[in-house]
Amino acid sequence: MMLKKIQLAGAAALAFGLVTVPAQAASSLAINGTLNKLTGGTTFDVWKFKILGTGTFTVDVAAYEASQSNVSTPGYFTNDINGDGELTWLDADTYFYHDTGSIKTTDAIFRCDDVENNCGGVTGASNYFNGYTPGTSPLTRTTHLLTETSVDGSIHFRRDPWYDVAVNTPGDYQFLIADFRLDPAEAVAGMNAGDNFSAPTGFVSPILDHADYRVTFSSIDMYISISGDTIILTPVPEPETWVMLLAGLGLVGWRMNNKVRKKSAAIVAG
Ligand SMILES: [Ca+2]
Ligand SMILES: [Ca+2]
Ligand SMILES: [Ca+2]
Ligand SMILES: [Ca+2]
Repeated sequence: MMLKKIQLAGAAALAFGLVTVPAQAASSLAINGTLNKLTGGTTFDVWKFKILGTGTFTVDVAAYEASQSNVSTPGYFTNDINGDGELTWLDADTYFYHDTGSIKTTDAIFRCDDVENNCGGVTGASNYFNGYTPGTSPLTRTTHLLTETSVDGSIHFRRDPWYDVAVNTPGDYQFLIADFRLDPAEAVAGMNAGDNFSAPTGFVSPILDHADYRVTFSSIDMYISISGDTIILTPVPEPETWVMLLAGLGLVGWRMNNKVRKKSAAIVAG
């Protein structure tokens, strides 16, 4: 149903992490997708998150393919961010929910729409759901700032969200990406009702039947991997844990090696 492409950076780091990667190793994962305009509104995508420990990660969206929302605004230019030969107009809006097997309004945790807009503002307190606050939420987020330089190819001054998430409570979550904006009741209903993609004002013959996005997740203290639609975050062990882990692996590896050698020898001989 959902058209998604996945690009895994850091897979090699994950594979070799047990022997070569220090505790501050970075890991990142980029996902790509397309939302569609249907009769009743626009679609949204859901990516599951399995978070296996506390830590932090960054969510960085690249979607809106012009620098301004009006072609006559100074500094306006377009850029085919995903290089697919077309310009599309997703004003990306993102949400984290608990994952209780479906989407319920009571599962909504927080929202982040843009850089420094509908993303907590200065205090970080707004756009939490279900009574959560930065002091009580299982996941909290801090928006990056308009004064920072995009690192993922985003070109709009504000529309693509970019924020850091602190994992206070590990568990199963859902990441929703939609066009501005997807109220929890709409998420439950499965459609961003009456919604349209918004090309820059004055843009001639815009594509409005679909819009593309890329989201880059990165972390300095957790490994990020993906299985199907489930993104898995695993804490990088602390240095002292590494010593014990490596010592343990060395012992196990030596024992397995002995067994493997015997088995290999048997196979060759047979
Ligand atoms: Ca971005
Ligand atoms: Ca494009
Ligand atoms: Ca947005
Ligand atoms: Ca809506």
